Amino acid sequence: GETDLPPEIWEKVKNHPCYSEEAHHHYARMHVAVAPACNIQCNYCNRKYDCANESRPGVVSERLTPEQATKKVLAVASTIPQMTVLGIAGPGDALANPAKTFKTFEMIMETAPDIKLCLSTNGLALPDYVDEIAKYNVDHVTITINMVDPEVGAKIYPWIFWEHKRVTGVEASRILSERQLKGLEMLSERGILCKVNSVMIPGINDEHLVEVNKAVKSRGAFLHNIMPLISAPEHGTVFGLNGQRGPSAQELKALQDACEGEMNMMRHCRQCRADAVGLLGEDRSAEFTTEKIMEMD
Ligand code: CLF
Repeated sequence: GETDLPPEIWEKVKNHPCYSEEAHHHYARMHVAVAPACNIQCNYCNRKYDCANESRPGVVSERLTPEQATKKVLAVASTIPQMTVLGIAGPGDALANPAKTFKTFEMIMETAPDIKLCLSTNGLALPDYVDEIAKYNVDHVTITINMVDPEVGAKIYPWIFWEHKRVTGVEASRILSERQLKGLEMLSERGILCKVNSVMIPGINDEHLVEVNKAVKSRGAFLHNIMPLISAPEHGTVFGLNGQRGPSAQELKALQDACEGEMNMMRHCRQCRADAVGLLGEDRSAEFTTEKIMEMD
């Protein structure tokens, strides 16, 4: 179980609701939507769910400046005492908006040093920011990795924005995969805990995710979270090409079971939004709209 973990790791996960199954009953997280831009496009992107999915060009969440975000964090922390973790998970990609993301982390570090910082990224820019991630004591990074084979990737990602240019086809996924795995290795070398999120897309990467699991495990990922592509109409899905369906609960469980080995699998993910507030599965974001925050003093 989780308590068999080495003490230095347990120290980092024991009150993080995503990294510890046990903690999610008792500890809350919040996200601040400071990162609007994205550097990749995903065919199956769901614009509403952020740490979970990726590449959300449309964006439903409100966008905050680092100053507004800090004010919001302080307001939430004083209202919800179980709030232990602040995550930046979109609505675009945290590392495609580095100035806003790291300014927010800097301000939180100064004003609320007890809050743990968490970052979710598609990984394309990750190797360039590992030093900065370490500088702000971010010890929880999530990388969304949906493939390690560029041929599979080409069915998922029509393009990436790389070195000031749009790159398409298999080449785009080759670069993305290389950067994701390199970023993961760099974080592991520095002892920064890394979780990998993968979105299960039936007929596209479902069989391939066992290979992804091995690749990320061997590079030091601490936890693998395989999530279903959300395709229920009540979630307001923007369907990808060809009205792609999501997996059934049984299909998802079978894949998670196939990957369960010496590596921890996350099974309590709630596919949060970029502005989520509260315990996992609870959404208190309506209590903390920008308007309300700006009125508080
Ligand atoms: Fe947020 Fe993501 Fe950090 Fe958690 S969410 S940035 S790791 S603090 Fe958690 Fe939500 Fe699942 Fe993400 S339940 S979607 S795994």
